[in-house]
Amino acid sequence: MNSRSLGWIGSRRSLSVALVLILGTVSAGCAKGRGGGLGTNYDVFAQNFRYHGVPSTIKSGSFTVSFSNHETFPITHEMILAQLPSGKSATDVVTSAKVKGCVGGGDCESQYLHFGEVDDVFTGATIVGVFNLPPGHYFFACWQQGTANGGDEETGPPHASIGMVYTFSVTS
Ligand SMILES: [Cu+2]
Repeated sequence: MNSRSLGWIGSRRSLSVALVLILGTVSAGCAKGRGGGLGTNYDVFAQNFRYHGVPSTIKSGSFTVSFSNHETFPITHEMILAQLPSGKSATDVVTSAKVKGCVGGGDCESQYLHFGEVDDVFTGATIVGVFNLPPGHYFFACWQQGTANGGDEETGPPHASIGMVYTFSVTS
């Protein structure tokens, strides 16, 4: 790894802040919700191992998600976006995360077709993700494994296995 990429990692936080500022400017300059740019922004938050604020239907094209972690204890959440396989439901995704040995990034997560993510959002933080989806059925899930009592981030249950899965549709 060269110094340039290390520098980029070091500036991730300021990059996020800069992106938020840009988004603010874009939404102020755009017609409400539709049209050009990055599309509609959805303010989503995680609380009690659930997503709040994601609509059940989103129009195809670009949109942004400002994802905040509102837990009252220190923990990392994420929003991994994947296609919901045909005929499957949120319950099936939850069940698939209960398989013994399921870890974030492992077989239980990578079996799905991914469309982006908002990763590593610690308690109190907000990170913005930009997505662009064709019509279809999708879900957000969190495979992080920290626990409410500060438990191990590598041996706790994937949050998807305790219900941190949200399905939605994208329409044309
Ligand atoms: Cu989580």
